[in-house]
Amino acid sequence: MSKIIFYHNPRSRAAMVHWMLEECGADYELRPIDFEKGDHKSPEFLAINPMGKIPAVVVDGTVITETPAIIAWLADAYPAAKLAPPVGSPERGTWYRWLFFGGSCFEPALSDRMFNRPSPENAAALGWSSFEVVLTTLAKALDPGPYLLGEDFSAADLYIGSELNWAMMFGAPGLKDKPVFTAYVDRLTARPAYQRTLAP
Ligand SMILES: N[C@@H](CCC(=O)N[C@@H](CS)C(=O)NCC(=O)O)C(=O)O
Repeated sequence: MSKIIFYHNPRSRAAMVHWMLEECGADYELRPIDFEKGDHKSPEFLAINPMGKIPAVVVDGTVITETPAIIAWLADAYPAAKLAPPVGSPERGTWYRWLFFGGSCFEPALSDRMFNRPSPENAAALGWSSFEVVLTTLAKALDPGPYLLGEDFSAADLYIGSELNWAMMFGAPGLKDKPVFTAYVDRLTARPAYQRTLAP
């Protein structure tokens, strides 16, 4: 595999991929995306991701976008980092569960809450229920913890923990007063690989 090309801005979801690249010890080339200059809407970048969004990585000419997809791919590409349970194991199912939960439940429910979107008349028809139910579900998943898979940190924690941390920074309700979430985020952000991503 040649060097992974990574399109990045630290004030974006790409921060999760940066952390994952560091956890994996991956060989990557960071290409900064300046939102103010509109790098993400340039013809060159739109040829990579027509969504005009980051993160995106290019591996031997193949484009991968969508944060959990990149994270899952990296976990498999760097098995020595031990960030994913074996394919076919029940734990692998749990791991997928939380990787998919971020984009399909956590993010839309958080957006409903933060952008004051009206409560759906029929929450049963929506895939993500409410932010309150999402948080209750995650709190249960982290009991007893310390990680989503129990004793072992995995890429699912990196993703869900980052989303929780991000929601806390945005001031989403129901997080900062809950030790289950604050202790979890503190535990994750103390990891050396995460700390390396903060270095100037
Ligand atoms: N579904 C994508 C979302 C990516 C996304 O929305 N990225 C934002 C930054 S956090 C972005 O690039 N926004 C720029 C824009 O849409 O103009 C993922 O999970 O990676």
